[in-house]
Amino acid sequence: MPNSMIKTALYGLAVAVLFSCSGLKPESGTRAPQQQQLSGNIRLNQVGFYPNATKLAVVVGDNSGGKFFVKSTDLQKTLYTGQLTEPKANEFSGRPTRVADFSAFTAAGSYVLVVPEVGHSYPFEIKQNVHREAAAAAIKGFYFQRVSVELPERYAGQWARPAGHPDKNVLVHPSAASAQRPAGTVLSSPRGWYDAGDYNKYIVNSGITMGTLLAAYEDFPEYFASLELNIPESGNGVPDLLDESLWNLRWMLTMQDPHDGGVYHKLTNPAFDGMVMPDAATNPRYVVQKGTAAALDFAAVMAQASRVYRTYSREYPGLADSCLAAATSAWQWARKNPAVRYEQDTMNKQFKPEVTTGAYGDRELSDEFIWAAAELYATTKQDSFYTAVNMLPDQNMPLPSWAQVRLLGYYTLVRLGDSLTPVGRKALPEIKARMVGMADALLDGVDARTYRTVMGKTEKDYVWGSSAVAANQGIALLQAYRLTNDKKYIRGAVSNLDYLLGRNATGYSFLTGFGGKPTLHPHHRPSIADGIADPVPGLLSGGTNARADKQDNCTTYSSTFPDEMYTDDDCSYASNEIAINWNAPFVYLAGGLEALQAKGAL
Ligand code: 9MR
Ligand code: 9MR
Ligand code: CA
Repeated sequence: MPNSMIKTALYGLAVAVLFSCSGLKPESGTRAPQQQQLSGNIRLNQVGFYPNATKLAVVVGDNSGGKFFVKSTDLQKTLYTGQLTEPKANEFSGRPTRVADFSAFTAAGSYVLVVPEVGHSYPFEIKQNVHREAAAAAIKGFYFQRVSVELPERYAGQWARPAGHPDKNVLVHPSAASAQRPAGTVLSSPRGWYDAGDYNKYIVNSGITMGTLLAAYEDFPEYFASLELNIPESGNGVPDLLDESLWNLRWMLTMQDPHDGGVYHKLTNPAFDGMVMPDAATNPRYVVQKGTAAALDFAAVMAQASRVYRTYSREYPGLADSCLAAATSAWQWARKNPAVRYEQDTMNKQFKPEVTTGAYGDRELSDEFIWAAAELYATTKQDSFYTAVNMLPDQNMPLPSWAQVRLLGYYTLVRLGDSLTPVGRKALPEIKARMVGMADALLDGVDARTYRTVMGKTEKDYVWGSSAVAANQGIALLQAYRLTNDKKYIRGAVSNLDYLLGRNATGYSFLTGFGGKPTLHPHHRPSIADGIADPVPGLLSGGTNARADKQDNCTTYSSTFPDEMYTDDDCSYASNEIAINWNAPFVYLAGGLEALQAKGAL
């Protein structure tokens, strides 16, 4: 069993022990009996806090306020006493909230927060490296998404399963037919990661996912090199994060048509599979239509991978050169075909079988051009890539998402900094200023919010996959820290990790396997079909989505306030699916914070 799982199992045990102790042993004296009860109304990071970090809990609902206590998990010892703030109405629901600030308490250990009249919180820890297991588990989450391979017990524990989707006989869909590869041609396109709760593989979404994971490695190489994940490649001299990413990179390479450099948009079943295990999902699979977004995201990833894996040329001979060649020909295809959008409905009118799986259709392609140009330029130092696009088309600094990848290019240019040519160095001061300005805008007004997280300042943050909004905001803040060394940006990033692990208006920790109240029922086919009570660990739920009830018609939402529209029910693909492009920024945020605290930045 990998460490992270043992840890998760032990953690579950600790919670169980705490429940039974607190039920059986009422404290003597004057304290209200409610103190003995677990309360979901005390919202905090259920994993824990770094000793020097800001430590906040939000107490929701009516109560008379006053003092709060940090106690030992058996409730016997009081280690810190603080004062709750006056109540304030939540910005969306109007619910009364008070904040408990125990930042001044720094002693390592396991604790609960106790609020008289309300109860006690889930247990949490204060210590160095408090998010190490979560960061490692989130990378291991990708291992659990591996396509075309058995997951043996030795690596997968109780979530062991047979191989699914060999993808050795994939058909060319009529939308993707070419002279050399007419419709029905059989291709081999194995490996990769399942995108999400479904079993399809999408180049666009793999693009931002890989870009984010490789960026995490490039920004914090020593830290990620130190993370052992217990995957089959562990111990081979290559950091596990890069070994895991290679599983998907090798699949991506097969998605390029060697005859013209074009890249298929996705490899998919015509329709979503039922809720079955991977090996039971045996419907035919197709590669579907080449597209500009796919070619550019592919080019960006391959250019970046060429840079990153060159260090490991001994372990992976030829890989860096293959990646760069693939990147260049995809880029050339995109330059010749700059506006081939993926429009699934239009395509379905023209070609059969109809394809109804995830579309990842993107209308705006200038950001994909920017990202690909930036990566190709950063890797080759050839000015022609840089000058082929308008790097600063407008003042916008859009938060990264699968459809919007401009900032991935900026992050790379800034990271490579001094090693760039004069052409690329020229705009760096402007790009840096914008990145810091963006981070300042994210921090603006946070302390006046009821949950005091960067995430959720406006309803717009609560989109499908909002957990990735929180994580990507965290990345933007860490980028600003790297530019300025100003700790306020780290504090902002921590506030969003706290959000993801419990300090939010739903009271859930959105990372499976972590916290006293984690997501238990994600829309994730293996977790639904495997007959095992616990979901596959280390997967990030998409989380709160202001429009979820209208998008998946699930009937178990208990609230429709924008910051509370979440249901831990596997019917809810609009609020409770998991996806690789949500896990990746979690890996960056949790891993990046771990790396920075290890260096004493916190
Ligand atoms: O399982 C599918 C999930 O991965 C997608 O994100 C979601 C939206 O495209 O669709 C899910 O599939 C559902 C389909 O759209 C409608 N019929 C029920 C399917 C399973 O719940
Ligand atoms: O993350 C995607 C989200 O931005 C879209 O609004 C949604 C509906 O198109 O699709 C999400 O992506 C899903 C993809 O289409 C299929 N695999 C599961 C993805 C996560 O739900
Ligand atoms: Ca775009």
